[in-house]
Amino acid sequence: MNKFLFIILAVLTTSHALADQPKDWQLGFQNAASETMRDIVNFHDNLLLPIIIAISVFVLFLMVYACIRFRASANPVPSKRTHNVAVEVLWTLIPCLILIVMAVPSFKILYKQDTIPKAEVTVKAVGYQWYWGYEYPDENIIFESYMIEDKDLKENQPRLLAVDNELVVPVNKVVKVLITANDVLHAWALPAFGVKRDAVPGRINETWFKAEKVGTYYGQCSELCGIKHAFMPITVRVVSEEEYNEWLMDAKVKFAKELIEEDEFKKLASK
Ligand SMILES: [Cu+2]
Repeated sequence: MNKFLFIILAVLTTSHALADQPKDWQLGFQNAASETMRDIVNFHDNLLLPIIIAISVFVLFLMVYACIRFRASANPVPSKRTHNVAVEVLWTLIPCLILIVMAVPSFKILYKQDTIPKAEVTVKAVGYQWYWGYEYPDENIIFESYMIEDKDLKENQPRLLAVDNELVVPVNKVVKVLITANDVLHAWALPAFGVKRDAVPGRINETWFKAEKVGTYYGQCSELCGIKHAFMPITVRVVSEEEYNEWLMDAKVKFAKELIEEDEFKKLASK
């Protein structure tokens, strides 16, 4: 029975393959594009889901059994029993064991996410009401990233998720993300990378990801931050190393944080 339900769920959840953004009628997670997210998906699919299904089926069975076995017509004189030591020990011990079985892999993933490897690219995301600001502290780059309104959407740009200036990062590189906010609480979240961190004014949170596939990935602010909370999406474009370097050249001119020297500008512009 358990296996049967699991197969049905597995069939239903495979329909979201190759989605790096939410899809209509999606069930389950977005496709994983980083090792962290793969860990999370495996943990959910191979451990949590079977446990949840087993418990649901067991409770349903108990309820149905009790309804039929102990209905008034079949059981006119109810038992007066109030204690059963063996059953009480079991219903305390078994849930404890289940929690321990879940906690061990869960903490492993948590600490793996928390340990930031040596960063190859560092970006800073700042939450504002209601858009994101990005900075590449090592590259003298700063820009703002606004959602594209429905009327301005181009083909292939998803509604409420596409932005004017995307965050661009190289593929297969450790990207450290420094996250903060400038007004209220926001949260920088990217489901495909398994990343979600609060953006807190006056404080810098850190997280990291290593995207394994080139592509465009979408996320949203995940902390209720006001009337336009739903309209400050996050778009990350993962590109090859060469494309990233090209983008850097342009961005250093277009999004320069501090004035650059004239010959520096010429050098960049000529490339
Ligand atoms: Cu927000």
